[in-house]
This record gives sequence, structure tokens and C-alpha cells, in this order.
Amino acid sequence: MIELYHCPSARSFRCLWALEHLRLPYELKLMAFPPRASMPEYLRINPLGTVPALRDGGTLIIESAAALQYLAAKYGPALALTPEEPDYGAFLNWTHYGETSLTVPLALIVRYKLGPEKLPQAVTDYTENFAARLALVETALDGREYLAGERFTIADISVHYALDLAEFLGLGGQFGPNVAAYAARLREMESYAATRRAQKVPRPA
Ligand SMILES: N[C@@H](CCC(=O)N[C@@H](CS)C(=O)NCC(=O)O)C(=O)O
Repeated sequence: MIELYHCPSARSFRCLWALEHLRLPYELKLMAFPPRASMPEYLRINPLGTVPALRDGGTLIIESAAALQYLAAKYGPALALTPEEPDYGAFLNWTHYGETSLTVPLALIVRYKLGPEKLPQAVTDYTENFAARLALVETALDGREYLAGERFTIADISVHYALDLAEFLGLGGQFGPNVAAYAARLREMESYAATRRAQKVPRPA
């Protein structure tokens, strides 16, 4: 059975949403954040101490976007586009943009705003950086309900996680009308509600 190591509302939420959406059987290993403090033995599974860690038989994945691609390719082709589809490049782009371009600046804001070492200049810089990156999502959603292929895919799961985190950080005011409507629409999905229930802790964590 697939095992997911997860902390409430951490990046592993992406994997949990895919598992719930696909109604796959899985075992949730729910840990308090940060796992390196709450469950030091987790370092034997992922030496970085970060979540997610997704285990499926002999496969272990510790990058959330990679885990999404893995789950879609192996168990849920409906959540992915194929190379033959015109939006395939956009699909890959948004799947990774959600983490590397959108979530990374937000994670730095979390660190320097909420962590023990306060760095207001870094918070200002990465807030601006996030706004510039979010602007591309606003444009991409012009006249579209989803980011790629006119259907819900892991690209949406990946980007939507960053939008949730931005709202948690009080950056919802940066959302343009397309992003605001998209964020709200995806939050209405039954599988999103099921994911919140599965992690037992609603956002904010
Ligand atoms: N690029 C990785 C980042 C994983 C990551 O940094 N996760 C955070 C939670 S959102 C974490 O586990 N932090 C705990 C720590 O740094 O000790 C991914 O997308 O999975």
C-alpha cells in the first residue's frame, strides 16, 4: 500500500489531494511539524526531514511535484496530459512552477517572517518576487478554468497549494480576479474537502 508521510498543510498536501482525488488506498503517516523535532526517526526515511515522503513498494519520492507526476502516470492518467496534447508543455510547466517558482518564495517568507530569525528585507523582497510570479498565473487563467488541457490536473494541485499558502500568509490581496476565482473554485471541489478531512487539521495549520 502507498504510504504518505505528511504534516498538516505542508507540501505533502499536494500528494494527499491526488490520492484522495483518485480514491487510491493509502496509509497516512501524520506527523507534527517539523518532523525532525516531532519524529526524529523520520530522518531514516528522508534524511532532509522534509515532507512529503511518498513510498510505493521500492519507490521513495521526496519532491511533491515529482510525487504528483508519479501518482498520475502510474495510477491516475486523468490527472495528467499526454505528450500528444497541445497543452502538454504548459501542463509540465505549471506542475513545476507551482513548487519552484511560487512556493519557494513563499517558503522564504515563512522562514523570515514566522521563524526565529526575522529578516524584514527578505520578506519584502520575496513578497515582491511572489507577486511578479503570480502575475503569470493571472494571465494564464484568462478565459480558462484550469491551467492546462481544460480539465483539472496535477498542475492545478501544484499551483493551488501555493495559493493556499499565500492566503495563509495574508497575501490573498495580491490575487487578481482570475486567480481569486480559480482558488475559490478549486476549494469547492469534493476531493479538496476530503483532503482537508483526511489530514484532520484545517488550514491554517
Ligand atoms: N521541494 C520540496 C520541498 C519540501 C519541503 O521543504 N517541505 C517542508 C514543508 S512544506 C518541510 O518539510 N520542512 C521541514 C524542515 O525543513 O525541517 C517539495 O516540493 O516537496
